[in-house]
Amino acid sequence: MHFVFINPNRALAKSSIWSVVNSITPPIGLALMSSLLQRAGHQTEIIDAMALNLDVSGVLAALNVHEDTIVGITATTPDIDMAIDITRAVRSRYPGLQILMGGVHPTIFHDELIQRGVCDLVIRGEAEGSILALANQEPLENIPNLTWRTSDLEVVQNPQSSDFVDLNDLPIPDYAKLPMSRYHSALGSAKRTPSIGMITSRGCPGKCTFCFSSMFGSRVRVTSAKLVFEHIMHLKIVYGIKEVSFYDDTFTANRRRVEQLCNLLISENADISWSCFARVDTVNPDILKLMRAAGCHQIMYGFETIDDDVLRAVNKKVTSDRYRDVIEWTRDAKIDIRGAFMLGIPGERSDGMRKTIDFAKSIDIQCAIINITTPFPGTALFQWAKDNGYIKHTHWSLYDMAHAVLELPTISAKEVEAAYKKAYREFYLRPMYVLNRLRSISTKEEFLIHLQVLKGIVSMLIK
Ligand code: B12
Repeated sequence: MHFVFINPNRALAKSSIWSVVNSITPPIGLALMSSLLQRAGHQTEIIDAMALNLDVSGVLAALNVHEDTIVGITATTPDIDMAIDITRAVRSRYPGLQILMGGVHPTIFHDELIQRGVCDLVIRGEAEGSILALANQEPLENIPNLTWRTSDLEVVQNPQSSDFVDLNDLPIPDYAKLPMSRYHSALGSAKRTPSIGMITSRGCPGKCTFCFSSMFGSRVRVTSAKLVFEHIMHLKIVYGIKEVSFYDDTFTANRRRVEQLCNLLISENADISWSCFARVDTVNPDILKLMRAAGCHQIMYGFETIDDDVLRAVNKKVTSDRYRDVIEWTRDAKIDIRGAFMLGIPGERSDGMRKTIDFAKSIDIQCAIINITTPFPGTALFQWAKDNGYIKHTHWSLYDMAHAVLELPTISAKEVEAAYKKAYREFYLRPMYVLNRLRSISTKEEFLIHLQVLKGIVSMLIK
């Protein structure tokens, strides 16, 4: 069979921090499926409309259709509208072509998307097993995780499989089909180029109410340190990659594996700089020092807020007294901190948001990403907000963490959006911050990045 996978483009609001720091990351899920299918003797293509900045007509122009083609489109919530526009255009140009969807948003709205005729098939959740079964033309009713439509137009939801793939059995994503020179890490998170995003695990030990964590089951699965190392070396040798951003939900969830990977990077003189995401309850001074020695120069911690009652309400399962220790240990290890914060969490009042902004400013971190609390479908937060009538609207493209889509009794959407701008202005445009950053800069590249961030913040604030 012939599969064409599409990663839709995404229009970022100019008033959003993402329009400033946005990364372009390979669509890893699509590239993995492509490798697997190719290994099984099928033909594949990937159109990364995001990396190539293609609109719908650009996607149509790039689309190659054979007799046995299935078009597969991925979508998160904010880019579902763009994904739907693409399916409409494909349908009208090629009526009768099978359209398959997958990824977070279709996993939740599978039934509705098929009922509305947007697509014919959805693979919910992890898709590696199901896509091979589909390609091998197994009867649709036997394919796990598949939602499909019978000839009587009845929508059928096959059972969800409890078997998950062993990540160590997966091939390297099909980078050869991607525009590799277009990828780069988020501005301010890489200190060398070319840089690229990678995922080395599935699942998260946390069960925060605002995060959609059930996509890949509840257990954390990891790729072995040896395979991660080989993957990095492949990126270095074939594509000249010098920096990796690990986008795992909690890269440090399995400490033993982090140690093994760090030891490999050190003993093999890998010369790769890298950054990752971590929870404050998964690090200690020793692992941080080892990570630094292995090339880690930045960690993003999800602090969210300093208010313990609010942390408890979102099931973060950490208390803020740990923050100062972790910040100190990370600083001692000479690793930069990118702090992630949330504004407008249910239960929070204006003074709570004020405390979060003051906390972010007080801890001498190199970078802050301050998001507006967004109830993504499939999360406990979404269900709670829906049940209580707090969802303002479901214009999905505005579910981008830069627009307030909750109207809460304790705090208005307008107040939250005002605090969002205030937070960026106060954090980045402090003379002390600018001065400290300039002092810590050692290369021309770092200086240019810093200037670009500041320029971006100013232009975002006036939009
Ligand atoms: C890396 C990452 C990014 C990267 C880019 C990702 C990219 N190019 O694909 C960056 C940093 C740019 C990013 C941005 C954003 N992200 Co993000 N991101 C992730 C992250 C951490 C990993 C994604 C990934 O590669 N996973 C590994 C691969 C293997 O999994 P996968 O893509 O889901 O694919 C598998 C299945 O879903 C399925 N599948 C996927 N697509 C398709 C298509 C077909 C046809 C089929 C059959 C199957 C299929 O098969 C794959 C193999 O099993 C996830 C969390 C997570 N752990 O998954 C969040 C996550 C996807 N992001 C999220 C969010 C909220 C955002 C942002 C809105 C943040 C922001 N404010 O900007 C933006 C918006 C992105 C957009 N385009 O709309 C949410 C999405 C929630 C939602 N309901 O949409 C997630 C789930 C985090 C969370 N837990 O809340 N993100």
